[in-house]
Amino acid sequence: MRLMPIAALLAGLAAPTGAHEYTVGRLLVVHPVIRLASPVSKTGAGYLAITNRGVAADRLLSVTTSAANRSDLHGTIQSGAVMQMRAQAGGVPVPAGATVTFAPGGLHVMFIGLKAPLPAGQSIKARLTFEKAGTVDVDFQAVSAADPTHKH
Ligand SMILES: [Cu+2]
Repeated sequence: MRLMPIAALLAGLAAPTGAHEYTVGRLLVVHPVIRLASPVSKTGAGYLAITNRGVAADRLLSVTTSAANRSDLHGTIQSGAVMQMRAQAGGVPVPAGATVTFAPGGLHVMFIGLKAPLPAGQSIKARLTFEKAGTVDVDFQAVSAADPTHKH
């Protein structure tokens, strides 16, 4: 086995940039936000985009945070006239060369039991765990659900 130079190892670690992006392995995590009905809401929906720049498929296994009692990966399915949220059994696949977007009406991170008020502009820390790329710590920035300019 060939030893990797230190620089290459460090390049694989989480590196926040000015654009609120994070990299882990060949994955790019873009602009995580948490949408709340009000700053004192106990639940919020997390949205972000994940781009896989590698040649192998990966999978988001979990999002964990100490800022809420639970944080589950949810999908949304149409059931008749009703949209229903469902737990994403087995996580969220991130195919090679693809971008997976969490957005209103679709995939989201359900933060349940937020422990402190979260005014727009503040953020909570959370850890994303991927099957192959490993873990990356990100900030989910709070945005108001009433803010029509922030559709993400
Ligand atoms: Cu949900």
